[in-house]
Amino acid sequence: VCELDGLKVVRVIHPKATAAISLFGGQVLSFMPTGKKETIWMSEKADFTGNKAIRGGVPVCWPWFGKAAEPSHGFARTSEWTLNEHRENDKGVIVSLTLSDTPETRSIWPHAFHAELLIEISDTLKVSLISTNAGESEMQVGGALHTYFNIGDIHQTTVTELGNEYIEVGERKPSTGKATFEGEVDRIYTQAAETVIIEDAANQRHIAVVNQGNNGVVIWNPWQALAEGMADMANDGFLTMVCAESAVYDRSVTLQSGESHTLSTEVICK
Ligand code: TA6
Repeated sequence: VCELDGLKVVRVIHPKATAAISLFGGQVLSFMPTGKKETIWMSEKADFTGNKAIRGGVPVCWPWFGKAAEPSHGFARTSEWTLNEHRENDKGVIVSLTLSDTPETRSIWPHAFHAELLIEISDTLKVSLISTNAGESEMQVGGALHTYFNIGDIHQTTVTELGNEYIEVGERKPSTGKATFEGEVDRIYTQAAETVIIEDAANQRHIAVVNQGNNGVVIWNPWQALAEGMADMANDGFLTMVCAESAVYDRSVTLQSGESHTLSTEVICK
């Protein structure tokens, strides 16, 4: 564990890959398989003070996705997670972070919970978010692993295997299963395959993203005007990023006392 502008960061250095994980937000900041380019995008203007969510990496949006309630995308991405354990197996390194309810979280969301993030680093990156109802009453959870991918050029990027429908500004629309980018894209694909593919043509690579426990895949690029309006993104930052998110977009997971749900995403660079 080291410090980055006051944030505690777990650095993983392994023959198969290097990675960095911030305890603030439980957020993967970097994942670089050995001999390959950085996979995860981080804004050059990201705020590392711990006062706001970090723009880039793998933000953990939980216990809800989006603006359904305050704070937007839930409180997990601005909470301090605990380093529970780290261990090595024959594949690579596993880092476990945990987060439990406090008087502050209960004032925002009245539930006793236990959340665990398992971050598995080998030649792939797998992030699993295990939510457990630690209280007596039923709880409804959603969320997203809001991964920002580092790509060479958004104009030459295509995301495929997205299925035949997406929701945009609350409206359901038919889809070809393929997303290209010529302006802002902010869509929830409701029928995506378990594995979606990011074709990063400018870097001559494919990134496979394997999602489980989700009911949608969110594809987001803010494009120029929105990027210009964000204090923590450079005006041209949108050119080299795309978000592909494993999401439960509507808080549709119901957990009774003691029950758990796992939302995961695995990143495989080809
Ligand atoms: O996942 C897409 C999205 O919900 C967009 O609507 C956009 O607002 C983005 O997330 C980032 O949200 P943030 O709260 O981090 O600015």
